[in-house]
Amino acid sequence: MTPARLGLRARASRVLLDNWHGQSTVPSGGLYPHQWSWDSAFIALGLRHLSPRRAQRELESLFGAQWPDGRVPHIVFDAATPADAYFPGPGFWASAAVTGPGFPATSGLIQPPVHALAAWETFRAAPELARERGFLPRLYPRLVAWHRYLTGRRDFGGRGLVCVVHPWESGMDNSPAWDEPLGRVRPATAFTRRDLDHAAAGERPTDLDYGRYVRLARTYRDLGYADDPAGHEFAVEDPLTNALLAASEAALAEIAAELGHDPAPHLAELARLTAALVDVLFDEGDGCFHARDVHSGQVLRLGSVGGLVPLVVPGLPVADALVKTMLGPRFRLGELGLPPSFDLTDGRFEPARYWRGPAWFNIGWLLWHGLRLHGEDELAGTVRAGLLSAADDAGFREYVDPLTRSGHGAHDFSWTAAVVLDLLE
Ligand code: 9YW
Repeated sequence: MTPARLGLRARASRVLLDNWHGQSTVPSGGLYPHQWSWDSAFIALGLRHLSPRRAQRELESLFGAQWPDGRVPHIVFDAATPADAYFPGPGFWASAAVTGPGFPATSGLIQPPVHALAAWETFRAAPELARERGFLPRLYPRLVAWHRYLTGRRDFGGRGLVCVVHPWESGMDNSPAWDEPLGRVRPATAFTRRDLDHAAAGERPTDLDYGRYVRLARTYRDLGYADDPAGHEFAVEDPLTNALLAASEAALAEIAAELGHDPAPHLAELARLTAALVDVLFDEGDGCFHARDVHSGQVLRLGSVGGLVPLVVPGLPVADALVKTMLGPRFRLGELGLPPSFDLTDGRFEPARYWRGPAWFNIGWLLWHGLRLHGEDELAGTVRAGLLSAADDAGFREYVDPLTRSGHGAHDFSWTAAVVLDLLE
């Protein structure tokens, strides 16, 4: 390892050590001062090289907040952090009304199910320690219940695909892909944003977006978090969510085999999800997956990077088409080494505004992983180099402008540091 890389590893480790809160890691000290679901999965992928015990703990603490119905909440609130440090806080979500006592306060939404993949990778980093601690025996039934919640309770379209019912659930809050279905939602008023205390307004979702996020979340809460399609104004079959579920089923097959269980049901589920993804959400015309609005029946034909994430699915039959799209003018991955979150050629592309253009390190990791899975080692190497140099130049920022590489959003962002640590191994 060169001295510069050594410095990068030490700095990435420092970010994760500083953001550790005893049982889990906050995404960022100021902006996101609690535990976030898919952040924890990416954080575990990096932490496993620094402290395998902490990486296991990270996932165990998240699943310790799993609801009785199997859902893994998108935020687990840290009881030691002031309730008004983040909006919407624990009082807004009122999760205890549904979970009953004995559960930590959480949100009632979900995030993309990348956890089984992270759990398997975390196990592989330190199998002896994991066996000693009973890591997989403890997590496996919880991961199965999580997947069962998604496929059993969220298939609103009846096509075998999971729906997200809020842009926050997609992990890509203000992606232009959500503009149309979100535009139908009457915005809530009279709430105070906390995010703007920590980041510039021009880099964040607009007030109008926020009003709509709050309205959707309130409605779900007031319905007791019931998963009735009629109760959700926003319901989309999202390629990223379904692809991560499929990749996680493949990981569950590995976990099941390790524990001496039959992996076949997980492999069957992987095959079923892959077929549904390709049949329903793949667009041969533009070589990309698109989300589908369950209420209007419309395909949301926009170039979100989420439409490339299905490359993480082992055995995906349309991998070549996706790679071609990544290399084309809309994403220019070979040239930039970083994945823009939105189509560079579309007028809605904004290089510094959150999920409307900037490159994110977790998405970069997923594409790197998918490229390696499909034998695209050269492009994977380009992405690895692009992510490492962008983190090095900009610091461990939340996201970067994919064209100029200037850093934006939060500083010392945990999954950025975690991805760097994993890529350096
Ligand atoms: C929210 C924490 C989260 C990420 C999401 C990102 C943003 C806000 O921050 O969401 O309340 O969920 O869009 O992907 O997990 O880093």
